[in-house]
Amino acid sequence: MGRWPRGCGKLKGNFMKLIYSNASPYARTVRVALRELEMLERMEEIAQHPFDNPAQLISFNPLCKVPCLINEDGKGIFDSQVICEYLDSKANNQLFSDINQNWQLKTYYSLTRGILDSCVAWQQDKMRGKIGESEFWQSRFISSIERGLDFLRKKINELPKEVSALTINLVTILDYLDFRHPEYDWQERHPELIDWYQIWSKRESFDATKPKA
Ligand SMILES: N[C@@H](CCC(=O)N[C@@H](CS)C(=O)NCC(=O)O)C(=O)O
Repeated sequence: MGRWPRGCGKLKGNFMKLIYSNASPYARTVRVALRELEMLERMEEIAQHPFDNPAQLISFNPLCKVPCLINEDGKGIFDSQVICEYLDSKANNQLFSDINQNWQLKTYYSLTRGILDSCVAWQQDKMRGKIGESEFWQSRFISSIERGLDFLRKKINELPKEVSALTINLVTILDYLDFRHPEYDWQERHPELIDWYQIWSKRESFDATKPKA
């Protein structure tokens, strides 16, 4: 008794591990979820860069992508959506309960996943350097981000009032845009999202996981 930190009773002494990188918005969604679900003390967070091809990451996720969770039984769980659902199922299903009962919210959630994919694909294209960058693809990524955020700002009153996986994704998208694509200037393009963002982004879970290079 008393051997494990509070909240670790069911873990038979094993902590879960989360392999993440500071810049990854997908990993950030999991790190925010961990904090919102108050599961941080059951988790060891391990920073690894996927481009270094860490052996531990590859051994649990053949795609060598972050985030990757290693659960109490030593099994790998990915991707970020699956990890968030897994953690939520171990808590009280607070992050997905609204979403899973409403097809529209589920679709908005899927839209946030798609916008995240476009934000990351845009960053990957920039990393090719001037010669390899594709104007065609970048304009497609930017258009999907533009249309996606425009769609969501019109639905802002329909979004869950309690913290949810959808909320986490949208704050993560807006911060990632500031971090990697400041020239996009989402505040200028979608001013209706500013008030919503200011309320949610104040939470400790977001503050503690801000993206870093
Ligand atoms: N669908 C995955 C995407 C994960 C992903 O692409 N992570 C990036 C970092 S943002 C990564 O690890 N990239 C390494 C690579 O593509 O080799 C998820 O939701 O977790």
